[in-house]
Order: sequence, then structure tokens, then C-alpha cells
Amino acid sequence: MTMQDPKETEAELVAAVTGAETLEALEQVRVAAIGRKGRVTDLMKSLGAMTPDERRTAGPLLNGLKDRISTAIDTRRAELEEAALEARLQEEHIDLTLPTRPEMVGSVHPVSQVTEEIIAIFADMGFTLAEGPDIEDDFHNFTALNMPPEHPARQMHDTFYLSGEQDGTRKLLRTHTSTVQIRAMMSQPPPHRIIVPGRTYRSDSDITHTPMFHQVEGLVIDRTTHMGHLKGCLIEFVRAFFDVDDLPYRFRPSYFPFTEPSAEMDIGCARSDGELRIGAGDEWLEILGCGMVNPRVLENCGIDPNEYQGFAFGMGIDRIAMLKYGIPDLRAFFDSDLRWLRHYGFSALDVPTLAGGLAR
Ligand code: 2NL
Repeated sequence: MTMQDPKETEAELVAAVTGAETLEALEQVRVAAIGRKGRVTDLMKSLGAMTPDERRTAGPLLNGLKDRISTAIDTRRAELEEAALEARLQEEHIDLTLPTRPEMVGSVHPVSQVTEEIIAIFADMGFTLAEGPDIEDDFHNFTALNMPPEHPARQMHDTFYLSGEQDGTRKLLRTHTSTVQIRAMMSQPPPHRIIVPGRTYRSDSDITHTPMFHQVEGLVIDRTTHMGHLKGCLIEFVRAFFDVDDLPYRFRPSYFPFTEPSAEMDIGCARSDGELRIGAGDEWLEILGCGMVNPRVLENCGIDPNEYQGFAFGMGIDRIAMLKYGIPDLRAFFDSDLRWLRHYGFSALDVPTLAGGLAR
């Protein structure tokens, strides 16, 4: 039996392997060498026709040959795969610092911007964000908040009701985000320290009211929380939000069924020829409502008012967004007018953080 010198075969095949420039070329070399009809495979088959003596020397020789060719192919494949990945990374490289395409002009709505600013300030004071459903029931929106059926304050809410259920109960669109604080107090034990932004609804529509508006409320409940905490927290908030260190403020007595005592907070401002300046002058601007949570509300939520007390506050986001950014017309907020959004919108990259400064 004559066969090519295995050393020569090996040299030829190794040259073909290292010479393969692509993964496809390498695969062809592999098939031609160690595939089912490859040259090495043919040589292995020829072992069958040899005498035992011939086989004893040729066998190990051919096995070694096959191993070395396989290793050479694996090494070359790894090299080619590495090179292919490198080429792809080069080709698909994206420069994230380049400007976006000019037609891709989106902006952050002032309501979203202001909501994020408010969340950032309260988060820094240790509050956690809480959210809940827009569609609520009478208990969470009214009864739990010390407004039982026939309570006169219910009439002031101009509530949107959904069509009734079989059992006579009607769902409603929440008229304030207090519903979420009720859910928090009923589902987790105190202490509580939450900030609750969201959409709210009242059947009211004129220059200063839209049927859907945005509100943020806050709630703090602990064993020794008192009116001093309420004042300190809210003073800190208005000064951070309007970015005026010595912003004048005052608390006026007020009434809400869900707080006792209740107050409204004003900040100092000046109004001259149609322009509003916050933090200067001798006029007052109402900014939020607040108070110590009424013990009856705590009881309604299963919290013992002899052990726990706390404060709550609420404010309209749309109005304070107008105040902060000098936006004259509330109704334009909900017109989806691109020119308006381009003018009053914020950059998506301008995320409010305390470190970055909130007022820009
Ligand atoms: C306002 C006034 C306020 C609250 C909201 C509240 C919530 C619970 C218990 C007690 Cl669960 N109080 N919220 C308290 C005082 C005022 O909002 O002018 N909002 C626009």
C-alpha cells in the first residue's frame, strides 16, 4: 500500500489552515482534511487494509496527524472569529456624543418636569414615591378622609362618577391623590413618609380649571411627628423648589375635613405690570394646603391616634408649574401644540437632581 508521506500531508494541510482568510474558507479546508471524505479521513480508512505490523506504526502517526490538524483548525477559527467581532465592533460603532437628528425634537412637558423636581426634593428629605389607581371608590376618596355621605365638602368636589355597579355602588375618578395615602396607611404599618403625585379629576372647566389636573400630596406619620416638622419640611420644600434661600412664607389657618388643625401656606411675591416675581415684594401667593392628619382619618385606616400622629399636605402641580416657569395660560397645557411644547418644554437629558440644581 502506497501513501503520501504523512509529514508532507500535514505540512500542506497546516499551510491551508493558516492560509484560510475567512471562516467559510476555513470550513472548506476542514471538510477537505477531516470531513467524511477528507484526506486525513481517507488515510485513516486505509489502516483497515494494512497488516497488523504496518498498522502499529501508521496508526499512532495518523492519529497524531488528525489531532494536530484539528487543533490548528480550532486555533485558526478562534483567530478569525476574534477578527470578525473586532471588525463588527468597528463597523457598528455609534458616537453617542453626536447631536440627534434635527427632526427628532421631543421635549419634556412642564408638568412632568415640575413633578420630577418635587419628587427629587422630597426624596432628598427621605420620602418614598407612592402611586395608586385613578379610578377609585367612595370609601378611599371620601369616607376614609372624614367625609361621610352627605358631608357638605363632597359637593365641592364636582366628582365624575362611572356608571353604577349591580349593588348600587359607583366607582369614581379620584378628586385628589389622598386615596393613595389611605391605601398606604391601610396596607402597611406606620411609620409613613410618602410623596404622591398623580392625575386628579373634577367636573370643572374655566380659565383656571381643567377637568383633569395634577396634584401632589405628602404624608408623614410617626409617634412624635408635630406641627414643627410640618413647617420645617414645607419651608425647606418651597425654598428648594423656587431656589430662593430666604423666600418669605406664612401659614394661614384654614379648614379641611381630613386635617386638624389645617393651614394654607403662602410665599412672598411682587406683582408689577403683569409680571410676577417670587421671593420679593410685599404680596402673598397661595402655594399649598396642609395640616395635622385628623385623628378620625387615622382611626378609619386602623391606626391608633393615641400612638401615632402626623401631617399631610397637598398642592396643584399645574398652577405651580405656571408660577415657576412663567406660563400664562393653563389650558395650553393640554392642547398638545408642538410650538408651545418647543417653547415651554424641557430637554429629556435635563433630569432634575438636587446636585444639578433644580431651577433651570
Ligand atoms: C390642597 C390641600 C391637602 C391633604 C391635602 C391629606 C391626606 C390624608 C390625610 C390628611 Cl390621607 N390629609 N391630604 C391635607 C391637607 C391639604 O391639600 O390645597 N390641595 C390641592
